[in-house]
Amino acid sequence: MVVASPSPIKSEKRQSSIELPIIDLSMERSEVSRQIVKACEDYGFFKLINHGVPHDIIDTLEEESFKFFGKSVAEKLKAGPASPFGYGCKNIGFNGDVGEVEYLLFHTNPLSISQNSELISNDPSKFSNAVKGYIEAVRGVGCEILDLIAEGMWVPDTSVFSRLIRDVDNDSILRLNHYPALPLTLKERDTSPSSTLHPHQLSQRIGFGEHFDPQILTILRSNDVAGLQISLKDGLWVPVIPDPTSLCVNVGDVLQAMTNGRFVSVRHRVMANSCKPRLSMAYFAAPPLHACITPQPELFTPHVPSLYRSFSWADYKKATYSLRLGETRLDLFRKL
Ligand code: GA4
Repeated sequence: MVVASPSPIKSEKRQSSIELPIIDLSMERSEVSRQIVKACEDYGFFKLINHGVPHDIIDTLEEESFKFFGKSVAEKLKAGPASPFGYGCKNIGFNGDVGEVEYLLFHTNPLSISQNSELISNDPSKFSNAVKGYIEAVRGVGCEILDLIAEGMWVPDTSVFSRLIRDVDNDSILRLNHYPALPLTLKERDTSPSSTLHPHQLSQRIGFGEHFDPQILTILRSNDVAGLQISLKDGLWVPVIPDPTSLCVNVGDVLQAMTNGRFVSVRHRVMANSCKPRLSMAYFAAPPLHACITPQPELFTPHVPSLYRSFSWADYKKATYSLRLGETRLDLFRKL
């Protein structure tokens, strides 16, 4: 349910918050698959409860992540730069995008995690086991969601999507994002009666600028600090209420293409305006580089014939990294 808007500011339309569709993975299978398909068509985002990722796995990774981000700048920089994997601070991608965020990027291949953990933690095996345990659990959830999607869309080959991320050569990544708390001085100025600035002008610190996720599916877990916002069809930015017990799932560009545009990859961003640090763990489920991405013929209709040309994930990745963060890339692969 979308909650009514408070007084909007002039420069940008605002809405108070959005309750994403809630999918309970413990419900009856055909009902879950029906609801997931509807959520992916209507919103491109949903909240997953009873997801089965053990709390201790989540808690350990959160603790290990905070331990790393709490280190000195000099220590953290030893694990960088994030090109392609490792520690990054403020710089996002390679084309000049920046945000109030620091992060660790990993390829989900176990060897790459072990190698990167050496520079990240004083107890590398504890850190790499936490990362590997989380990835394994969340990949399982991703495969389950993708099978349920195929079932709910009556695609006969129900593994057609999940096979891509089960493949040993899958190109999935994990991103641990730390959005530092707002410095106290800013917060004080924000609320000070003598401030000449409108409070909203000071509460617009962008953590991760607006973008679409390029992969198949993103599964995000965050602590109880707000920040994620999604862009509704009418251009309104709406905050998603944080819920550390659930997972937030969203459709990526590749799944939009494979479902022939029935599912929507939605523009989103993260604001960093809290006096508490936000920590999120984002698993981006991606196909192998050589995989051929093509719309499913079962999803063509006389009104909606094949909308996208076939492309490899390597082609799509290349286009993604050559553009700025906020660009729409899927249109480049649309048939005329
Ligand atoms: C957005 C989603 C993921 O965080 C990410 C990002 C990637 C990066 O940070 O290196 C990108 C961005 C993301 C899309 C456009 C390109 C690539 C930064 C950027 C400017 C890891 C991903 O796969 O695409």
